[in-house]
Amino acid sequence: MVTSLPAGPSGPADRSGPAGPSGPAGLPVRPRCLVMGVVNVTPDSFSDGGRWFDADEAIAHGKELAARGADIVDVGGESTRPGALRISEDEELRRVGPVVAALTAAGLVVSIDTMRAVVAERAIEAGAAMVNDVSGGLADPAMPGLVAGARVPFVVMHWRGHSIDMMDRAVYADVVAEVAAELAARVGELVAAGIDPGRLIVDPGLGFAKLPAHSWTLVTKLGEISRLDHPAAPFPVLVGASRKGFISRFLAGQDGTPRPFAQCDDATVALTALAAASGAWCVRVHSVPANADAVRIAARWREEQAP
Ligand code: PMM
Repeated sequence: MVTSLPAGPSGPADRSGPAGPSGPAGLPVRPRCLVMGVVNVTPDSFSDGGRWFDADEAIAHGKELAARGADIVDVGGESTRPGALRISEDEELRRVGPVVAALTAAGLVVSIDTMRAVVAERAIEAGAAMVNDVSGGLADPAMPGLVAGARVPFVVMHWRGHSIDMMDRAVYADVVAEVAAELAARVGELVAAGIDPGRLIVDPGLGFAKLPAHSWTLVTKLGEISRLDHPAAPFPVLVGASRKGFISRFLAGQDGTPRPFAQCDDATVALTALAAASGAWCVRVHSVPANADAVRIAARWREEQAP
């Protein structure tokens, strides 16, 4: 039994038609869960580090993701895999600048995946439509004010600290209650900083200061994440399960070796279908076509379930 979850902040779930609320203004409106394709302009990201490090390759990859069905492309220059060290602001700008500019010029809806306000600001100037901050505005105190002024949608991911030692913080008595409470606190601070709550999207942060068991619990409780304790709830939910360690470990071979990330895409599609059927607003994925099919199947599924 799937738990129904609203797709927009101010009304019932958008199950099938264009009439219902469908998420923050300025982003694509579809009668289904959106698909965000990942463009990691990094040498060392979790599953695809180095593949799109060259700007021309990254630009071609972003266009390909959109052509194959991505509604949004998420461009990031800093790896957040467990243990990753931070890069400099200049290096991050150097990596993402030309890619964001080229993809927005090509008419794509671009999200900038960054924890730095300066990077977000430059990307917005270049046409980015959304800021995806895995720290939910915690890493850079200038981020909430920047987003409030720019009036763009903002992804508030659950985060407990930088990647270098985040797994030391994967300690929960009740992971759903604690993640929802910590997200609610972030939402409160971001709204106090002037961000319109209608522009906020929440994300449980699968794999970020989460053991595999925590990620599994969270991905099955998206409704509780959406309905966190804030007057503007429920919020649209973004799910980033694609090629994450909790999948590759679950699908480990008999000797316990985790399934290689490149072989986790079918399992990601299965999770996309389940998340979309339970009302996720968007899924962030590395490989688009099968996930684009899965969100359509889930929308049809929800249509039959509608009262
Ligand atoms: N995961 C990664 C990077 N950015 N953004 C959001 N909102 N949610 C996520 O779960 C998320 C993210 C890390 O994944 P990758 O390095 O494999 O792309």
